[in-house]
Amino acid sequence: MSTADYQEKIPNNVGLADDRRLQRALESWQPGFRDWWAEMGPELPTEDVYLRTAVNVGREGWAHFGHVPVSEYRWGVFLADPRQDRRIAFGEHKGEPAWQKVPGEYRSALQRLIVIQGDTEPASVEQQRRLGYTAPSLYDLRNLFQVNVEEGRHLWAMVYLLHAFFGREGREEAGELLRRNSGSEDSPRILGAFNEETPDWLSFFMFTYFTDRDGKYQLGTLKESGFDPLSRTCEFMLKEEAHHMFVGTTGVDRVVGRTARLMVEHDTDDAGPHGAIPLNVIQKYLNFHYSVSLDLFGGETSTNVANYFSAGLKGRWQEERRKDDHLLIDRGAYVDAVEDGEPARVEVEALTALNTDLRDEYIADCESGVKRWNRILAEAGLPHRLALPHRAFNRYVGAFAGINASPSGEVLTDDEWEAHKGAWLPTDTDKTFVASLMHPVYEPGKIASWLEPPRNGINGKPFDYEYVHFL
Ligand code: BYC
Repeated sequence: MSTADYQEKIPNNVGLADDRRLQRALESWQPGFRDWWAEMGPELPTEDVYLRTAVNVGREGWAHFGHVPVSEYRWGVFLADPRQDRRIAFGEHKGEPAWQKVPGEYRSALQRLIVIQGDTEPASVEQQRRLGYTAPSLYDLRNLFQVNVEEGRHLWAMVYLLHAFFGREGREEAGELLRRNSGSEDSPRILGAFNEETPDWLSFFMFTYFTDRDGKYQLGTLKESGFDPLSRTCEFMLKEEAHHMFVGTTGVDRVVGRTARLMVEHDTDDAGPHGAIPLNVIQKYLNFHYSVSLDLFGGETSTNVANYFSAGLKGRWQEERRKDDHLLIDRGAYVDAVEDGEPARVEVEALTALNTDLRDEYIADCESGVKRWNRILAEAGLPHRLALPHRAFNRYVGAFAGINASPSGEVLTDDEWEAHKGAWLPTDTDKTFVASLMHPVYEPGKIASWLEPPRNGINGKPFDYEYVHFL
């Protein structure tokens, strides 16, 4: 098991000390990262925060917990341990040894995948940078910062690959990752969802549930990559990613739990006047974040994705557990499409259907969150239920981009959509109401009115632990 070297300026388990050129390249990128963090990272000033830092990459005890100033977090480069004699599991190169260097013919495709992945990481930090001002508890504030520093580390992970394997172009792309900004008019982030705002904590919980979950699935496919350094990088990132989704899942649990409690206590459908978020507003936020995240999977059919798979660059979710030939030649698969103006499933070549394959896996996973939130409503004795909207709802990428669909999948004219969308997506009034609840609660053990306290604290600490010290 490899232990991270913390004596180094850049903690790492990739033997940076033995590669002076790479070390110098990364050390020359580091000040730009620090400037970016100071300018675009969390705005709320704090003294220190109870954070976990990766110390090795093994299964158990990989993290150290302690109070550290956020801007002095030790961002480093960690790859999961190599698998001996790892072989490419799919595509034209199936059975060949995994690549330790970038194959020339796939250089630009691999670079593109790494840049897209890398671009999302700092984007999410930018989107969340003001949330500290309205944290509902110290526990939540700590979780926000934990997510932020780890997204920063994920940027480091991709920048390492760009510097180590893609020469001058890679170094230029690493610079661009700090130059583009979420929501910028001139140089926006690459993927749509990463230019949306995360203005309040309900958005943050929905983002970490739905959008970080896209991250889980995309990283899962890159973990299968024949390019071994990418695979090992993503494997370790997935470990950190689990906590981000935990923040989303339990965050929404706690919001739904509080709303349900107040609905029962006050025998009302509208928990708003009692200081919680009305269930219909929670549903609208869910509709928004889910549909925006579905767009992140790209078109239903894609020659890009077919090429990535055939080349052995990007596999399927759980590729090695799939019981087929891992080549997918001359095979068919069903994808979402629009036929005669209506949502339908049509058969296409399996290779071009892989974005849909991944989206389907993702959707099934999202259903489990909805089930769990509905259990909370049922246990409170309420008949209300949350639901995932139809896949065609509010889509701007892929087959459904050309139609308007209601959450139940009914196709609408432009006028009908305009007339109804306020019932399905957060309106300015909804957002203003949610914003009105977002008062900071920084006293240990205290919590805002609109969510339940967590069941457990962090790393065995109680909820009323001082997770964050202020200046
Ligand atoms: N917005 O052939 P298609 C995460 C472009 S999240 C804007 O269907 P493809 C995280 C596409 O680039 C995970 N443009 O696309 C979460 C293409 O452009 P070109 C991030 C879009 O390539 C929370 C064109 O449309 N990682 O980690 O099959 C916090 C045609 O599309 C969008 C990855 O995504 C969009 N939504 O699939 C922090 C993994 N969708 O070639 C982090 C790497 C498509 O015509 N990326 N386009 O110029 C990929 O695997 C693929 O590029 C995509 C798109 C799945 C994104």
